[in-house]
Amino acid sequence: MSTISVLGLGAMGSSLASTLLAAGHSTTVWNRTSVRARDLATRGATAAASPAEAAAASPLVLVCLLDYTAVREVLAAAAAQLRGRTVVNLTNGTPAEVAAMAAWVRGQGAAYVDGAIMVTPEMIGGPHASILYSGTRDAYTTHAAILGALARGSFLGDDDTHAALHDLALLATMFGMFGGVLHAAALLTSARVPVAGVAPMIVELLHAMVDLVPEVARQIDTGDAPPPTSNNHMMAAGLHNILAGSRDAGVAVDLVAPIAALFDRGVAAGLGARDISALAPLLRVPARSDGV
Ligand code: FVH
Repeated sequence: MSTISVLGLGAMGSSLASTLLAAGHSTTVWNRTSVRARDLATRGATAAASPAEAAAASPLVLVCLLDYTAVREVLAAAAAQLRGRTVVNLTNGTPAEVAAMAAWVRGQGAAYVDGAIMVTPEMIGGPHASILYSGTRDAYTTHAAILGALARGSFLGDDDTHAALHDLALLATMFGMFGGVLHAAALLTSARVPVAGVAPMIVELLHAMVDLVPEVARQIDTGDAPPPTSNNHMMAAGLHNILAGSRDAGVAVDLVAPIAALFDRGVAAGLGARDISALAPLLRVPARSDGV
């Protein structure tokens, strides 16, 4: 029997399996497109012919696929082999998808732990690698040492959905940052300014702004509103300059316009003299009955 089976050998699954092998864990692998298992097999992995064969091979079944449609298909094909095993699912999804999957997996007689990988494939096994987990605590504790070969693990508690909730929240900040970088690049290249030359300035600005995040978070949690040094009215004016300057340069404002609109809503709601933390409640919308 192997120590661990890895279902899914995309960029991330391959890195997970490769790191487990390098750490000396006997590893069974499976992928829909079987050629992706070939290199791992030459390095000592056992290539399974089906999800069922892979699940049967190990007490710990690691799943890392594109999305939950794939996870549902693949685990359904392994359902009869899951009893008594622990499924650790590192696929990105919504809290609702996690809740349904956790119930289904437990219905097959297996333990369920959900996970959110917070780094890119090449960082797995390295000093900055981090994975968030939530779900069945005992199952996580039992396998924590093996999972520790992949990344520093943080167990967020027995609410299955919390790793996915944190994943979506953290990724939203990351995509916000990269969206800003893409807009900056479009503006710069419209004036034939090479982006690489400006990158150090962007990094310096982001480093300075990142230090403000804990205080913004504290104000959002507590409702505390100390007098701001950067008020929303001033920032709305600055955002409108970005919109106007971008349009002048022939740059689409799709990414920045919704942020400007949020600041405008804040000013219209009487929050112009407050700072950015006062805007967070404006993003909470009541659930719609049509699911959008
Ligand atoms: N790569 C990254 O930077 C991020 C880092 C944070 C975590 N994510 C999440 O990890 C999941 C897998 O991502 P990935 O990078 O491995 O993705 P791909 O390289 O595109 O590989 C996709 C794998 O999923 C398989 N697959 C897709 N659909 C099906 C299906 N219907 N049935 C069975 N397998 C399916 C695909 O198989 P194949 O195309 O090779 O046959 C790959 O193994 C993901 O949730 C990220 O959000 C990665």
